[in-house]
Amino acid sequence: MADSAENLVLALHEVEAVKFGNFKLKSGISSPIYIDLRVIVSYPSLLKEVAEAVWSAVASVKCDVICGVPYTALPIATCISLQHNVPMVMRRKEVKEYGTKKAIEGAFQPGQSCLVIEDLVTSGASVLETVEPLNAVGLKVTDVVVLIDREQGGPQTLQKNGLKLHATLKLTYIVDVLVRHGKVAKEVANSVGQFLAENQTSVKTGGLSVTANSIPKSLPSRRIPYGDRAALSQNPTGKKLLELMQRKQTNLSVAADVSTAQALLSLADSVGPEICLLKTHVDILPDFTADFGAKLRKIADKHDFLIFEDRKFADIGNTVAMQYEGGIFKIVEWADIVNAHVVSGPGIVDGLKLKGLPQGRGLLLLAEMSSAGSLATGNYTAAAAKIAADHPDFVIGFISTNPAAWVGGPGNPSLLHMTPGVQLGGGGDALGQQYNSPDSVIGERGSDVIIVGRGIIKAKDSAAAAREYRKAGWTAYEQSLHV
Ligand code: 5BU
Repeated sequence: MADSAENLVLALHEVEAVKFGNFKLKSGISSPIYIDLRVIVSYPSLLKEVAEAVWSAVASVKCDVICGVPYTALPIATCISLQHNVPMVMRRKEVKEYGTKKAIEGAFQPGQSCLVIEDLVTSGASVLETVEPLNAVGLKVTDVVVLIDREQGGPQTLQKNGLKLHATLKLTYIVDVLVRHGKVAKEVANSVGQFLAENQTSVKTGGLSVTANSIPKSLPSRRIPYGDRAALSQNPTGKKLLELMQRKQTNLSVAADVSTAQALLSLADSVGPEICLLKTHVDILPDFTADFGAKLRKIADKHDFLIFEDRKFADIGNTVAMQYEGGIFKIVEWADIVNAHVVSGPGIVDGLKLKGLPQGRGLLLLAEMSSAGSLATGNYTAAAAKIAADHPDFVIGFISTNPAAWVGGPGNPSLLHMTPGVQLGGGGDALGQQYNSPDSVIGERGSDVIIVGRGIIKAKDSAAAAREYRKAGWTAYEQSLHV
């Protein structure tokens, strides 16, 4: 067995599935090692060897069906299925045909056990993204097998979510073998060791994790604690917000739609202790001055919240880049988060990213809207989800109203869902706004952040109302951890 594991490592190195050098990862970090297992499909005997090794790593695990995490693990799972006559299900990664196609394809019974197969685990985010829709259709997942564990915190994050990770090969073992065989210099091995020590993804939160198998169908299939999700985010603002929510125990955002900048700053100071995020519309402020951003940031720092300018960019990439950075508002200088429609296509994200990413800012995409008759539904919502998935370094989530109803549910746990149209009493206004309660938004609709405007700012005592909404939002979140 040891020999065959060594041979496998050498074969993977031979086809350059494992490479050493200086590689810039998607997250911007430089890594001395790069693993890309997609190439193994070009070497049928190696693919078979990989599949056999992966299957042996879970010899003691019983399962009814297997599911490869798309895409790289799909051929590995197929190979195992053929060799060992074990049926497979497939997770549909594209959400193109949103609303009409199933997230999980294949024949299975709810209650059956499913083994998840992955090629490479770093943080565990992709695995969680696949486990979620499997659980949502009633398949039980307790075990995950991976060809290579990068040893950067994946097993710990998965364990917190009730999943046991079985690693066929660990990264430090691979490096050891290659050093012993003279394929890699000792210094390179040392730099890989240092890289691993400095790039751990898991965090301690003390938050509760649950296996989704016991969750009733009408609820989102799984709630991963905000703090655990922070480790999965590839954007500094997304990470910061999730950490802040966990630390401060609030998922409340106040929509500060008051009529002057002066009133906004004073509202920010009074609701600040209760919120994770203050949402602004600066273009409604007649007394906006160049120092507004700096003043608001000071209050945000004092009370530990982030700032979201609800600008709803909608133009082509080149124009939104100018709108984001320029004019009198200079939004990029003071807003941690902005949002954009996707009606103009993915170029809008590239344009905003150009200005926002160097400052560590984050972007929300408008996937759904709260107003009656909104056209942001079906394929449009699915297109927003796809664009978000293509830009994990900058897009931190969505404005959405019912992510629990999306194919596969709220999806990638590193992305946040924020929902406007929230009031304790429900109802709506005369201009098309529709309200849901915090309980429904967080507990049933699977969102993460409640955005409350008039429910708080029109209350006699805004600070007291904010406390009430904060409590309602957080209680709904805590309950959804326990279901
Ligand atoms: P309300 O007073 O709680 O209705 O305020 C809701 C806020 O959220 C307001 O600032 C809107 O501009 C914003 N909003 C919304 O209501 N619905 C949406 O779909 C989006 C933003 Br996007």
